[in-house]
Amino acid sequence: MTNHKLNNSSLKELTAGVSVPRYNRSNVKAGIVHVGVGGFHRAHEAMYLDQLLHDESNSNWGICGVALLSFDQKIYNTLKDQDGLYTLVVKELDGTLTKRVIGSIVEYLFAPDSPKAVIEKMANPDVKIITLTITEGGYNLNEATGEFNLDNPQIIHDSKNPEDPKTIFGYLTQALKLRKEQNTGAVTILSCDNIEGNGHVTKKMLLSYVAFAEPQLLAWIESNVSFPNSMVDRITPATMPADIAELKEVSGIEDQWPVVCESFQQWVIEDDFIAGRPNLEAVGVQFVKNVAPFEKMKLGLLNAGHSVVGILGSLLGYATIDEAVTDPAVGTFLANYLDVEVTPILRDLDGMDLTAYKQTLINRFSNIYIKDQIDRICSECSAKIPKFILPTVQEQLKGDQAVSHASFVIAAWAIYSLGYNEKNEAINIKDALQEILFAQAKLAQTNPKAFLELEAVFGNLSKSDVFVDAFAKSYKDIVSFGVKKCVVELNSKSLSK
Ligand code: CS2
Repeated sequence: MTNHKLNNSSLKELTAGVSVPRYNRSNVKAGIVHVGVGGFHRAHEAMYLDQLLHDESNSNWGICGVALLSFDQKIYNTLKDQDGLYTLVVKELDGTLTKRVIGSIVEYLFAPDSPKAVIEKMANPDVKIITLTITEGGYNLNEATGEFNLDNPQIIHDSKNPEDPKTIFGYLTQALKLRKEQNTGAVTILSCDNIEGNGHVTKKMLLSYVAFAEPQLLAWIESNVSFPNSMVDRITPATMPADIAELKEVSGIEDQWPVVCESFQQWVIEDDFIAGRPNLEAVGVQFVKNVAPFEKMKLGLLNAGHSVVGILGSLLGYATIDEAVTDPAVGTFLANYLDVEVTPILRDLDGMDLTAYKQTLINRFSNIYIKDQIDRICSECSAKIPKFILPTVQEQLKGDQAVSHASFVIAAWAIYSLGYNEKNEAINIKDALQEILFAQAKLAQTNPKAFLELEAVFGNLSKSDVFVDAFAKSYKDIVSFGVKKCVVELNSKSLSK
């Protein structure tokens, strides 16, 4: 088989077994600017739009991808080399692979090279929507106060250097200012990150920055920008060198950065697009008036479930989510956590079969072909736990309901933060707060509560005696008996209830 470097000119050479864009990409205009062109965006939004672009009447809805951080240089170089093309490899539960070249990213910009180009693009009259996957930690939210963190040195930098911003807030503010000055019209800012009320949070954070840096712009934003909430879902592990090699071997495609994901996909969006939107219903996106119950369900069950399996699995020495969740002790713990501590807080999901949703979720986690990395799941826990697990904990505590599984997982996280698993192997921790977590975890060795006193993560949780007691007991139990024994014990208690 001849190998082909993936780009516009090799597209027609790609042989059977791979579908390719069948629309004229040179006619596609970027109506969307997307910030954060990671694996998830490329498995999700870009895939939906690629499907939509096959109807040529949608050619105004291509994507301009923006790489915001210097860390993103590699994805920018790859997209540039490959004319924005990449292969999406979808792995079914039975291991069948579907390979599809995605063509919806028609332009790409690297912000550190040219902040001006990014600001101008965001202000371009053809652009009607700016979408974001900037990670749960990218919103500059102080968990202790629920407010925008004005002490962040990068935020201060942006306010002093408006033409050379470093953060998304600096970019959006300058772009909106330009839209106002040049009268290029209203725009929608759509967050696609896993945060409850992601649209509300984006609006609140952006307006806080604007009030600080460009207060005269506030009124214009209020009447010209909408911030729909959305729920996004598709498990997309990090691409491994073996994925790249396999694609080349099986299909002859030399793609420097393909994306591998599961077949499940879901996108539920609040229909609030002030400057119009593509007809995404045609490709299965659900538009609803109130997305909150869906977000709460997905974050509380799936994302929290991931963290639960990830943290316990990591201490037990597993490398992937499927390995950990198919350990019966961990699988049962997860199922009990979801049933007993999360399901009771989920409401207003008429027509949604939660039992089936949870079963599907466990099947998705167990997919041996996906091999989602525990390192990926546990990365940036300090930003994820407050969004995935703690809102449920707070609600359960308010109603005097069970928190034993959640407190156990947080205790396991305290031990995880010391940097070693139960086989005494070093854990590859990736977290913006890693050093502080380590310091608190050290203190917790003599006084477990100290871990919960990290307000930037836990807010006022250390004021709850019920939670602190449950946490301290779990902590001591894990230290004395190990995760596995404690989990088995907790599982048997749940059984006898
Ligand atoms: C994961 C998510 O990062 C995480 O911790 O839970 O990336 C998850 O795989 C996606 O939200 C699935 O939609």
